[in-house]
Order: sequence, then structure tokens, then C-alpha cells
Amino acid sequence: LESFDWEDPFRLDSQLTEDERMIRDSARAYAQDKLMPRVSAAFENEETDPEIFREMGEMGLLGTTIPESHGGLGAGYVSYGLVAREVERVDSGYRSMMSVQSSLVMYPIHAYGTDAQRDRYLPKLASGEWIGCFGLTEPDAGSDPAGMKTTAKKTDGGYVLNGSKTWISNAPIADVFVVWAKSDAHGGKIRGFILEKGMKGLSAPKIEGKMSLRASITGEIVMDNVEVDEEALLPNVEGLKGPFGCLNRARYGIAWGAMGAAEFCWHAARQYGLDRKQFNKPLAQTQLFQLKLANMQTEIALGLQAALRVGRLMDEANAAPEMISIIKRNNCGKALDISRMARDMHGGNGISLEYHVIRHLVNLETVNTYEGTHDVHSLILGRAQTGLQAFF
Ligand code: TGC
Ligand code: FAD
Repeated sequence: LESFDWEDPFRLDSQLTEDERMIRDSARAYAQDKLMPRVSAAFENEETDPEIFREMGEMGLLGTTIPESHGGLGAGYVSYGLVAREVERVDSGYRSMMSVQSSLVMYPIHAYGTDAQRDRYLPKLASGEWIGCFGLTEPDAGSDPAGMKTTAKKTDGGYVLNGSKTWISNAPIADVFVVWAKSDAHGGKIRGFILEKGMKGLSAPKIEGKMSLRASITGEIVMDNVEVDEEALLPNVEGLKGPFGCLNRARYGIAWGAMGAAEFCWHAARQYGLDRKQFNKPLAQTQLFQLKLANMQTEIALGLQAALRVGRLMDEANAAPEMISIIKRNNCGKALDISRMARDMHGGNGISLEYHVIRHLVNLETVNTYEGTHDVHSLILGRAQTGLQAFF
């Protein structure tokens, strides 16, 4: 029989192509060399360094799946997932910054935009020169985005937008805003618009005092009679399937990313248990400690294998949104459990920023909530197997 690699139980590595391994390795090197050394201070001081977008752009980590002709990497969804896993191994906030830019801003411009919109925005978003944000959630419309109040009213040659979005990643430092609004010219249907920083009536105040995702800035988007011309409309999609098309991709990336955060916590707990002695033996030599390590290893191995399967199906254009709900829901929930367990296994040290596990834990509270809460994905899966919708 072959030997067992405890870190890679199902030989995930051997299921990747050479190109995928290269992309994974360069993302890991960047994340460990450049992000890991600054994350504790960024988290403690609640500071987001916009330079990170430029660095990620240079490394080719923005728009992994966007064609090279538009500044992307032209790689597949498995590669995108591997990048998310490496970045989130350091911090969910850094992965958030990247996945919003890639899946929620570059993707809709590429998939739903005109050639002129692609040419104007994609190269600068791919390089990180411009930062993007995605405005769907509103103060009174979170899990139920169909209830949004933001409106776009037709004018001569354009639209006037009014409304507010909240809990928007990157918004206070964004140059480009992809926002969703109900458009009177399209029978009240939801349409996407691209706004730019500096437009009259557009502001993006920071949300202060977050106890989670503190290295990633979050804000509101306030639109007070923002006038845009016809070219701001994303012409090629209508209805909720516009934002959901983007969310499918971001949710998929989160399923990989959450496993990266979980892997960090698992490895840290294992090492801590090997290093720390109580009752004259390493903690890792106790049955309870080993049970917890076995549970972590099992959930992570299964979660990564499932994410890889869905990634392969996405690369074949053969994935259904419900598959993404399974892995987003499961991997976020399991990562949150694993980070809580790792925090406990570190004893008192577990609450210190120095050991990182508490930071992952509080971050994963957000990751379990955004892009469809754990319970909302349960309802999506319940509907898919009963034919009965239980949302309202
Ligand atoms: P429902 O009737 O189910 O669907 C309405 C229309 O949308 C289509 N659709 C999809 N299309 C593509 N992909 C999907 N996953 C789709 N899901 C639905 C559907 O076919 C239909 O199309 P049509 O043409 O018939 O009109 O809509 P509903 O209102 O009943 O939806 C209910 C529910 C709960 C499933 C949905 O609204 C939901 O998923 N809520 C969660 C909201 C959410 O995920 N928000 C995320 C905000 S963005 C964010 O959090 C970014 S954080 C990122 C970071 O920082 O990393
Ligand atoms: P609610 O919808 O009010 O849900 C509250 C609770 O009720 C949850 O437990 C939920 O599961 C439950 N619930 C809701 N409906 C039902 C139901 N029918 N049946 C049973 N239970 C239900 N949004 C963006 O558009 N862009 C972003 O960039 C973005 N970034 C974010 C960054 C951060 C740090 C955070 C915290 C959020 C971000 N969000 C963003 C918003 C995020 O997507 C929403 O918070 C999320 O969709 C949940 O909406 P809500 O907060 O209004 O909660």
C-alpha cells in the first residue's frame, strides 16, 4: 500500500494539472510572503491597504477566469478556487477583496457588458489600478434581494439612480460600482449599472466597528439622484439572474476559500498540540485532541474534494447553482466549526491575535453569512428536492 500524506489525504495535488499547481504555488508564495506579515496589524487597526489590489493584479490574481485579451489570466474555475484557498489561508478579508473584484465586478462587466465597457474597465480592474465593488444588499433587503428599493428612472439619454446599499465590500475605496436597481424603463425589472467614483450624488461611507473581516473595508453606497448616461447600463442581462450569475462564481470561490482558512486552523491546532505539554505529555497525545484533529482532517478533505468536483463541472460548463449551494453552505459551516475547535485547542492563547485562530473564527462568522446565509442555502436545497419553496 502507498503511504498516507496527512496534509493531503485524498491526494488533491495529484488531481491538478501542472498549470493549476503553478497558479496555486504562486498564489501561496504571494499570500505567505506579502499578506501574512501584515495581516495582524491590518486586522487590529482595521486598516485596508489599497496597494494589495495592485500587488494582486501584478501577480495575476484578479480576474483569474477572465480572458487574457481583457487583462485576465484566462484560467479555469479550479485555478480560481485554488487562488481563493491560498489567499483565505491568510485572511478571509483579503479573499473577499479579491473575489469581489474578480467575480462580482469583472465577471458581470465581461459577461453582461458592451465591448466599450469591457475595454474601459477590465484592464484597469485586472491590474488593480481600479478597485471595484458590488452593490446588491440594502438595509431592508438582504436575504431577499428582490425586495430592493433602489430605483433607476429613465431620463433623456440616461437614468437617475436613487437608493442605498449596505454592507458593501470595498465600497469606501472603490473606483467602480456595479449596482443593481429596479428600472422603470424595463417594467420594474432589476438591471445592473456601472457607476464611477466622483459622480454627483454618489457616496460610500465606511461602516465602522466591525468585529469580523477587519482587514477588508466595508461600506454603504448612497445614491442621491445620481445621473448616468445610457452607457452605464449593463445591457445583456435582466432580472435577478444578473446578480445571481455573479454570485454563483463568488460563492464557488468562497467554498474553496473557507477550506483554506480551516486548513490554517487545523494545522495550527495540530502543531500547538505537538508543542505544548500538560500532564507530562504533549496535548496531541491525548485521545480527545486526536479525535478533534481527525474530525478536522476529514471535513477538510471532503470539502476540498467536493469543491474540486464542482470546479471541474464549472470548467465543463456543466454545474448547477444548487451544487454551489451545497459546497458554499457545507464548507463555510464546517470551517466555522473547525476554527472554533482550533480556538479551544489553543487554550487561553487561542484568544490572542498572535495565534491567528480567533481572527479566522470571527472572519468566518461573516463568510458563513454573506453570499447567502447558511440557512438560505438550506432553503435553496430544500426547494430543489421538494419542489416547495419555504422562503415566504
Ligand atoms: P428565485 O425565484 O429563486 O429566482 C429569481 C430569478 O433568478 C434566477 N436565479 C438564478 N440564476 C442564476 N443563478 C442562480 N443561483 C439563481 N438563483 C435564482 C431564477 O431562475 C429566476 O430567474 P427568472 O428569469 O425566472 O426571473 O428568487 P427568490 O427571490 O425566490 O430568491 C430567493 C433566494 C433566497 C434563493 C435568493 O434571493 C438568495 O440567494 N438570497 C441570498 C442573497 C445573497 O446571496 N446576497 C449576496 C449579496 S453579495 C455579497 O454578499 C458579497 S460578499 C462578497 C465578499 O465580500 O467576498
Ligand atoms: P437577513 O436576510 O436579515 O437574515 C437574518 C437571519 O434570518 C439570518 O440568519 C438568515 O439566515 C435568516 N433568514 C432570512 N430569511 C429567512 C427565511 N426565509 N427563512 C429562515 N431564515 C431566514 N452584500 C453585497 O451586496 N455586496 C457586498 O460586497 C457585501 N459584502 C459584505 C461584507 C460583509 C462584511 C458582510 C457582513 C455582508 C456583506 N454583504 C454584501 C451583505 C450580505 O450578503 C448579507 O448580510 C446577507 O445576504 C444576509 O442578509 P442580511 O444581513 O440582511 O440578513
